[in-house]
Amino acid sequence: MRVASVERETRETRITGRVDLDGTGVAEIATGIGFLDHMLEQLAKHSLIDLTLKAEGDLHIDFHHTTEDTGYVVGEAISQALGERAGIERYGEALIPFDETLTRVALDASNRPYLVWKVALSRPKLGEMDTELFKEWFQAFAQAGGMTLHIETLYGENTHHIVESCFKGLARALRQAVAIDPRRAGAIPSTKGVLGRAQDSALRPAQDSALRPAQDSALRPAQDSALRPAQDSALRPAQDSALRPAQDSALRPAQDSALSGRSG
Ligand SMILES: [Mn+2]
Repeated sequence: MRVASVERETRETRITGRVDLDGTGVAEIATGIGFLDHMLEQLAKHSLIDLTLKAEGDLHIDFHHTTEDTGYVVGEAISQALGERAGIERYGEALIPFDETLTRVALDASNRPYLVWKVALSRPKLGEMDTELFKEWFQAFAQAGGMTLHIETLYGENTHHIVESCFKGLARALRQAVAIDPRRAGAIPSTKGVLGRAQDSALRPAQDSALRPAQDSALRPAQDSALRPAQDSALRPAQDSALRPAQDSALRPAQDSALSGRSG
């Protein structure tokens, strides 16, 4: 079963999420931000990934923390559910029209987090939500999910259409990328022989801290110490220690604030 549950708790947000990669697109979302709920429901619907997400965030400040942190949790849950990423298609792409808007998404579930975001949002607000937060969501998702993600809106006018086409494009690309390719017969789709978090176990922590891997914060897989698998062991991903996210404390980078990458 390719399922995973994640809890994330900080002073800013408390979030629980669960994914089933082989679902039917059932969503149960409550973030406290209506528009974000709408987007995450689209993500589930069009990826066919079942997604449960409950967030309690500091919305009295603004929507930044909750938006970004839900990206971390969804990405982390998908990454955990993918385990070693054996047998998957790995790549996915989508071209999504939404009335006057056309958005292109290309994704590599490579465990190489990277976001290219070429999306111009002319209106600063969508309902109560600052539109600049959508990039933050996708950045967090790419980082925690271990995804190289390129999103470009080729043209479009309506901000709602543009944002929604990005989430739908991610959904369709994810659906392809996480699908099991029967011709691979369970092989890991990389000439390196590793893709998932198992890659981390191949890294030996050098004694000299200057030699530690993953100095580049943009390349770190979800090291966020606030993320942890949910307590229910039945919901955990494969128990194989090689699949666990960076349990080795020696591999962890500096805690928390540096990881959130927030400016405010
Ligand atoms: Mn809509």
